[in-house]
Amino acid sequence: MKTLCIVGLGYIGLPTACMFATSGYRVHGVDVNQDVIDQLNSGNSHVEEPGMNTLLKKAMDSGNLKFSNTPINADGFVICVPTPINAEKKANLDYVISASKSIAPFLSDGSLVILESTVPPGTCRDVVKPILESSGRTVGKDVFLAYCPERVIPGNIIKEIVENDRIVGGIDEQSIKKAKMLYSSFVKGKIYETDATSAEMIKLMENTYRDVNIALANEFAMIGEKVGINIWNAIYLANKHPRVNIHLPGPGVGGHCIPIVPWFIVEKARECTPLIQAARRINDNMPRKILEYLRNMVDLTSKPVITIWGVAFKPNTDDASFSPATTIIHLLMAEGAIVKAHDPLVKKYTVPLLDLHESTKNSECIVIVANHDYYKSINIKGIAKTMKCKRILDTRNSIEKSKWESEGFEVFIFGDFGN
Ligand code: SAJ
Repeated sequence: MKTLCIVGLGYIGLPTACMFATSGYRVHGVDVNQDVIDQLNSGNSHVEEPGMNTLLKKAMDSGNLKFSNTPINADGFVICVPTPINAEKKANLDYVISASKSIAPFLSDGSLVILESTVPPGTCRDVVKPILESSGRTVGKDVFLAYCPERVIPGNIIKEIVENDRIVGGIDEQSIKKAKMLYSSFVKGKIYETDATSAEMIKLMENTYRDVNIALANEFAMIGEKVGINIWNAIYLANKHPRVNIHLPGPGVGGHCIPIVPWFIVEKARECTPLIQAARRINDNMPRKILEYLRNMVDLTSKPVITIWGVAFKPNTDDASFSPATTIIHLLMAEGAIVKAHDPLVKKYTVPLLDLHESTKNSECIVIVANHDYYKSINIKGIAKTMKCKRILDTRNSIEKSKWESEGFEVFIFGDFGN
């Protein structure tokens, strides 16, 4: 196999295309967004990720990587398009379907098609396979199909895409073997084999495990308040048990993956998922819990200025998709508060992002939602001068309490209910 077509050049498709190109494949990257193609052709990555531009340059310099908005004939096709969730909390497979349709005319005997997008179990078998077979070829005989989920964490993609163990799930044995051979060109982690539907389910299980675990941590935080303990210390100490790994509580769960993916399981087996659904509700409700804490700290009906620091969905990322901060901001505004938001990394957001000092002017409380490292080294004295009331609520247990207290701040750490 020599030529590959990567369909969808987002934060998975682009690094994947670059990896294959630097491993000797002739790679044709496809995206429906012409701006993305233009930017990539000029040598600049639209995906903000440490090391991405260097990898893109290496891949383009190899002469093996080209971009355009239509597929070409190739030996292998890798689909990396998004799967958003619709209003009924079901997977919207429109992009997967249109990507599959777009490559069908370009298949030839022996072609391998890989789906990397996160999808409900059965998608390869019930959705992608029939589309590919509309080309007149039989999957498992003339062409091959496998599901190979991505596992990388934004912020560390370039390292994890190479080093993480992977799953390849084929529609049949030959598809598994071909997919494994393809990925072993750059993956240094182990590559485990299974069937396509299991691989689809495994991907969902990984993210759902994390969501349920975080919900448990959030529930522990609520219990910690009732019994008067510092839940951060309690979790730290519980995790000293060799078989315990409790995740961290916080203002809620955001991003494209963890808050969405559990619903892909629910849509396939609603009656079997009371725990998964409860976890979703708990995590989705965390912004309201943060609002309750703020209500006890500030009279929100008196139109106070409240400062939100960190609107990204998690620390040290520029991505604000499904961020808990967005819900907190809307809830605060609905209560009558004047919200001033700051984020050192996020570039585009639903409310204006202010300069750090502008964000705290006349403020009655700072709320740290995404605990970017940036906030660890700010000048607290300078901030204190501009505030109306020196008060801070840290939803992530990220600040040094004594440093802020010594500048006269009243400090609240969510989850720290100890004496
Ligand atoms: N969060 C907590 N407590 C924690 C950990 C995370 O509240 O202990 C919050 C974060 O602040 C964030 C949300 O959860 O709002 C999700 O963050 P994350 O770091 O758990 O996950 P993502 O969305 O950045 O990436 C996940 C990863 N999946 C797993 O760790 C199982 C990544 O490996 C996947 O590739 C990615 O989803 C994906 O694309 O599916």
